[in-house]
Amino acid sequence: MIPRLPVVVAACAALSVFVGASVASAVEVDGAASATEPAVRIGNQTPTQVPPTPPQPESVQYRVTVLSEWTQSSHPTTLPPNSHFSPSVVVAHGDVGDLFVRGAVASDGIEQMAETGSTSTLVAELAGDASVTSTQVGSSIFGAGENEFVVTLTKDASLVSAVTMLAPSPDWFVGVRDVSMFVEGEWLDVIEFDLSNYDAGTDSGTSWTSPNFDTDPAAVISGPVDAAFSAAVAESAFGRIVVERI
Ligand SMILES: [Ca+2]
Ligand SMILES: [Ca+2]
Repeated sequence: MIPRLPVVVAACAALSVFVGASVASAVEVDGAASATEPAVRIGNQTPTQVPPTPPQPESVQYRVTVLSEWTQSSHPTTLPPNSHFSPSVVVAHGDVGDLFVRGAVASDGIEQMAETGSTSTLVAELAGDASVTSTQVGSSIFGAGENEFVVTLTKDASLVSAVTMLAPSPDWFVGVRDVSMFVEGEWLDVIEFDLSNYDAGTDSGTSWTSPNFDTDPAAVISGPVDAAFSAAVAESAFGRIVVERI
């Protein structure tokens, strides 16, 4: 490129000379230019526009992996007996908050999931939500392990949310909410997050193995409020989620 620089300068100088002259005259001076190239391009050689994004497919498949890393080595001082992830619920959807909203009261389905690990009420709720395109349920994970799902996302339903109960616990769960895989007109290749920590606000037990103690009226879904949960959060993340285009 450097050896060409004087030519470009000459062309620019020529342009000022030939302002108002015919295109053919300008092209004669700039011998490198095509006879069909508009004269205006000579004074603006550097492209300033990013190439347009290629057309994006309407729908894309992703592999969603929920990984538990909740073990004696990750949580040596806080691990409760028989600790496990309850069956994960993974949702593809179009509206923010379809699965749950931090700061709002939990649905019956989220309460059931967070307190008992049962997913049937939650699955029924999601089946009645027009902006949810897919609901999948995994299996319990004891110790380190993972659940894998395949979801099809569309431009109108490009969000992924997931939850799983930390069991045993009063109403503590982990998950992600409203992760968009279609950002600024392009499908993302992969995202990975630590699972976030939530208290469903529906049981007032304070330790991992507290007996049932319904919160009535329910509080809103929040981050950890009990010291036992916070202490475990401080030790390490409970797990991760990876969403990868396939
Ligand atoms: Ca609670
Ligand atoms: Ca309750």
